[in-house]
Amino acid sequence: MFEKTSSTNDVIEKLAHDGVKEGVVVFAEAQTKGRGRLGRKWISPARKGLWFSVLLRPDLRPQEATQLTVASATALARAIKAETGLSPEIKWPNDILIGGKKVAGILTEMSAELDRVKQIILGIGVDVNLTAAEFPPELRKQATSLRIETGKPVSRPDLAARILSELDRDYARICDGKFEALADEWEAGCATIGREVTIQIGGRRVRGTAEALDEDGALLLRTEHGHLERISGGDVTLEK
Ligand code: BT5
Repeated sequence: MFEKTSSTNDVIEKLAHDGVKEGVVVFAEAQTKGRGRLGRKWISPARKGLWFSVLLRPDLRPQEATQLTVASATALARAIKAETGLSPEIKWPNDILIGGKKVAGILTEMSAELDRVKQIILGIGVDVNLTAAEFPPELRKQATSLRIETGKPVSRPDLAARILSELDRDYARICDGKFEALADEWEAGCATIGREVTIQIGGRRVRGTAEALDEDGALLLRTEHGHLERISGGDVTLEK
């Protein structure tokens, strides 16, 4: 537990380098360099959210690593629902939304050999008790917090404990090869499946209908040209 650090993912990376066992969790009250995917910034004001990372060393192939993002998203959505009564939706691959606004994000950083994952650092950020004024103006339309949505403060320790126990459960399901059951639950809570989407993958943009998850956790997209395309990462915009 840190009062302030650059990014909890960086702290875990150092610990991993020193050989600590999987399952170690690092929380920070504030991050000065919280990050999202592709080096984007993740705002992490002091004592307002849960900003934490977990070290995992699953026995998976690199292409199966998306399973962990999917597992974390289902675990997060279940925990938020149980603690607040809200109904979060999952946006593939790594967002949790309430009423269409982002309330949590997941950053999965992997190091791997050719055919085996060496380690995965799972970074999770949940906007718990931020008020609207505590989000920068440019995020106010697209982000929200559990406090804004429920109208009252939410206990961070209770939510943290619940998230960790749900994560533990879903991680065990993956390690036991039961990803399929998880994928079904994920699809049921997912705002992306069945929707018209545009996905930005680096410089490329594809449009189509999100049909399903495949066995690795990748998204199967029926493109506007009728092909089924397998997408393993990118930024999804939900149309309509
Ligand atoms: C994510 O990236 O959603 C992954 C966020 C992971 C954060 C955790 S906190 C603990 C651990 N340590 C870290 O340094 N990171 C992890 P992405 O999908 O790229 O979304 C990033 C975008 O979300 C930004 O470009 C902003 O538009 C928006 N954003 C930034 N801060 C936000 C916040 N607190 N709440 C909601 N949206 C935010």
